[in-house]
Amino acid sequence: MDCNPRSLLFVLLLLLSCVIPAFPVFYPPNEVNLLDSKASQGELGWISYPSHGWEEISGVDEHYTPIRTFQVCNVMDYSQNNWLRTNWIPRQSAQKIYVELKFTLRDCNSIPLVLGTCKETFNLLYLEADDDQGSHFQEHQFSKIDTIAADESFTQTDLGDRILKLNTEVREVGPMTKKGFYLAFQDVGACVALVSVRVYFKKCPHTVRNLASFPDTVPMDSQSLVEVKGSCVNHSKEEEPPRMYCSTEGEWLVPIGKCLCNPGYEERSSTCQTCRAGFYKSTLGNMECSKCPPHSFAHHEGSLHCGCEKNYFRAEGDPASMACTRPPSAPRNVISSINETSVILEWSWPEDTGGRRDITFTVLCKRCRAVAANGSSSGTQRCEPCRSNVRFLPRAMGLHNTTVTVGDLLAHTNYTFEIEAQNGVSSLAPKMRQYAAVTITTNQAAPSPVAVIKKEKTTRSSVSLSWQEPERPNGIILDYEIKYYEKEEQETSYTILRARGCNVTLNGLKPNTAYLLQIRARTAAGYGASSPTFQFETSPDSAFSISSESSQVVLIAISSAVAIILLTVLLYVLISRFCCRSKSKHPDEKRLHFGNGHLRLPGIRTYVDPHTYEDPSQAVHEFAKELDASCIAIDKVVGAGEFGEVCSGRLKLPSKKEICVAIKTLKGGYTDKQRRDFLSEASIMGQFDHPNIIRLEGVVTRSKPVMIVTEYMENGSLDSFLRKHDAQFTGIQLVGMLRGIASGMKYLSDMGYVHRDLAARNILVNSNLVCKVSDFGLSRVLEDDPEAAYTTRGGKIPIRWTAPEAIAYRKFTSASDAWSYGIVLWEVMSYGERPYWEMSNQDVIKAVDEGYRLPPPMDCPATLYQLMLDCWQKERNNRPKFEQIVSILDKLIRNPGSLKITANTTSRPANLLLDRSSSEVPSVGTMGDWMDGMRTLPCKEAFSGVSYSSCDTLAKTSTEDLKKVGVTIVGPQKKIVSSLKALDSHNKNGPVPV
Ligand code: ACK
Repeated sequence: MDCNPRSLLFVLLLLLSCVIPAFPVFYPPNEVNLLDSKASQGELGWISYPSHGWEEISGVDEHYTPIRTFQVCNVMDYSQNNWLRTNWIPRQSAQKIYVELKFTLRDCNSIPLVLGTCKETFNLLYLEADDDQGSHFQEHQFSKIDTIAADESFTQTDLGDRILKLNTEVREVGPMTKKGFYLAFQDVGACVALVSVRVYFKKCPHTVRNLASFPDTVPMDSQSLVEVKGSCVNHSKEEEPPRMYCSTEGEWLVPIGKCLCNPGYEERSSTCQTCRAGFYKSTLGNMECSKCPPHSFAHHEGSLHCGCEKNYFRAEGDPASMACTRPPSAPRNVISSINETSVILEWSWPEDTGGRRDITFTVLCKRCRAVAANGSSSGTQRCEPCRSNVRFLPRAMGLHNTTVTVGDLLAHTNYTFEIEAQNGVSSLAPKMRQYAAVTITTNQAAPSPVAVIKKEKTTRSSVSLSWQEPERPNGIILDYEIKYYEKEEQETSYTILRARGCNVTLNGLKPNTAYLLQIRARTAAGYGASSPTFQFETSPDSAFSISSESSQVVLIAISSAVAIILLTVLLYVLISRFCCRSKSKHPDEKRLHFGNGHLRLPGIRTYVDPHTYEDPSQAVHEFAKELDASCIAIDKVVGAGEFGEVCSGRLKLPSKKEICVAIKTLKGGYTDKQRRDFLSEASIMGQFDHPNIIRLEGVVTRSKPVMIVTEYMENGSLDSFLRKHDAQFTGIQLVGMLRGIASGMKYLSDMGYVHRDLAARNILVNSNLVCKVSDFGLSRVLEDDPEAAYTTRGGKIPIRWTAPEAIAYRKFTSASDAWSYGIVLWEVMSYGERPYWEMSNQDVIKAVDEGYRLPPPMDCPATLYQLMLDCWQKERNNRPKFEQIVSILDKLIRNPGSLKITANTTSRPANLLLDRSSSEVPSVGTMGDWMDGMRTLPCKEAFSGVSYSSCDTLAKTSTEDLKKVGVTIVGPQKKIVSSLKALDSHNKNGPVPV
């Protein structure tokens, strides 16, 4: 190998092409070059001193890119001091400068004969200057930055070859203060090739963080960070002022605060871009734009909201993300239950809620009258808003439930109710609003109370009164009942008078005595409420009033004696009248006096047993009006009674409207006893006056046939009526009927009358579904009833309806009537099912005695079943009183929602009946449970064998099919078929609203 250092340099240069990077170098973005020797295509023009020192050499890299290098290799000579100075380098804004050197340096050991002179380092120096000083150059002005040494001059390969290593050294200089500077390289005898020199400073480069843009920032020379405020990118707003810190190393640190894209814009690649069509963004934020909700659109980019399609709306307060909605359709299935002058309206939810949940209902009341057009009969309807005093319960508008009770309507009047479902957008689309209408005609109602009573004339023993007809008579006033009593006697004994007109004179009063009086009006619908209590005083005894002081004592004695005599006579008259049940003196004025001896409860009229009359026919004429047979027209036979036919017909009394009546006849050939028994019913019925007790119109006893005439009940007896209309009534309607029966029974028990044969067959139903208790007899109560059976003690008793103590020892009381009421309740809820089905009477007595009770009828509300069980308490004092039953049913009517909870059968004995000792209220849950409850185990098993596949098949099951599978008892057959149908319809339509 040639040992000449120059030739060595040549080798060095050849090797350069191997060490220079093959591809253009990309510098980090936070480094800003002030000088890059490699970037220079031509001569660098640096100053070399002395001239035989540093030498500029051109070369190419492997891509033939020209590069400029400097080399020096005066290793043979002593005292070398070769300088190479760069051109003036402007500092720009940098305070701290970095110098990156790439060089090769020969190992002195690799050069023979140079020991002692050869060096392996060179010096790096700089000089600050505000401007370019040209070639002027003074060594001593330069400051040394560092002595640069190669970390390894050569690298030995595994094969023993030595390859030249390129060294890279970086040095920092600063802080700089002048506008520019020079760098210088001092060689003191090394063999070095300076391949590249790069001078740069560091900066924090422009960046966007959190949608805020931060500019290029040059750090300070000191250790402290530079705080930089960012500015929000286009279409965004500051949420919190954005800030970042620029470090001395040119790095961004600690981003704080951020910007948010404006409504209609979303963040995409650190910018805020408009929402695309079909999308919207209504708020400030960096969330994505959302797709338009159903029934809305956004045709343009950058939408803040989506517009609603035609006929769809957005209510105030609806969020932009909510679908556009529309008014609901009309409510469905409006049902009205009229009760005299009030009506309960029920309906189902609209089929289409318009996509909203904020549904409420508004009920509009209109009074409609047919108006004859030009005298023709086919007139049009004229409707006007209802009077403001019509009451809506709970209210007329903003109803959340699907029912309302409307009260205080006029009697016998047509009303139309428009029920509208409304939601949050109904007010925005008045033309789209729909309602369901129902037209009703109110029934008769009892008259309103007599409000004003006037005293016309007073004497010592009489007073004349007059009053005004009630404000709302609600029909023709038949008469007024005037009840009065001495104030001091506190209603323990009172007198009742009846008057046709609006005035009366009360005679036979005590002088100088205060009396209290109440008046109530009666129409065909019954009595109205009593007037407020009216007080009057009779005049003082005139003899007493004119007496002088001196004769006072004598007068007092005389008047006391007279008063005592008068009182005795009066008392005698009253008692004798009562005991002898004297007849009315005046056709228009019937006087009833109820003294202490006959009162069960203070102030309440008592039922008088016609048996206590020596001559029962006298009782008939005491309590029943004799009718002239010529006033009665018989139309047809409607049924058969114990004593003869029951017919329907008409009764026309002089100066009265013709009315429909039922006529019970006594067939010819009767015995005296039969006649008495037949007429005893009228004697009993005639004592009652209540809307839920069948009303007696009168009797025909003076001609033949003997007849009892009562009001006509269009729907006949309740048991057959229910069987005819199986499953056709709402819960409220059934409870309304039951309430009527309970109210009638309360009246009877208050009167001290025990019915003994309360059963659905003995309840009559009129065209308005009003139920009235009927069938009042004495011995015939039990003789007449085909259900009655002889007991061991010889009496005839309707076993299935009768309380155990009445069967066992004939203990008939209002509590035993309550037991029977429980059975009626069961009959009503099962639509006329026969209690205990086909069990024998003996089995019924035994089962009831052992504590078993009837199971709840299908779909029976739990509260009603509980009421049945309460009525069937063994201990009669624990059974509810009729007053309590009425109030329980009233509560149910006020709160119909409670009827929706049906009793649930959880455990059921193998027996038909339920063990009363179990505390749980059972109910019918599943079809299987129910079948178990009906003692249809055999048919349940048979059904499982039939392998029906769907409810459709079930629903098509007929009584014939049931017979085939062994269900032969008619009651269960019918129930199973109707229940299968109900189940099918339930599965198809969902639950029917109660
Ligand atoms: O179920 P129904 O049609 O109703 O058959 C019986 C039949 O007479 C024997 O009692 C009917 N009935 C009894 N009283 C009346 C009445 N006041 N109005 C209408 N039908 C009556 C009963």
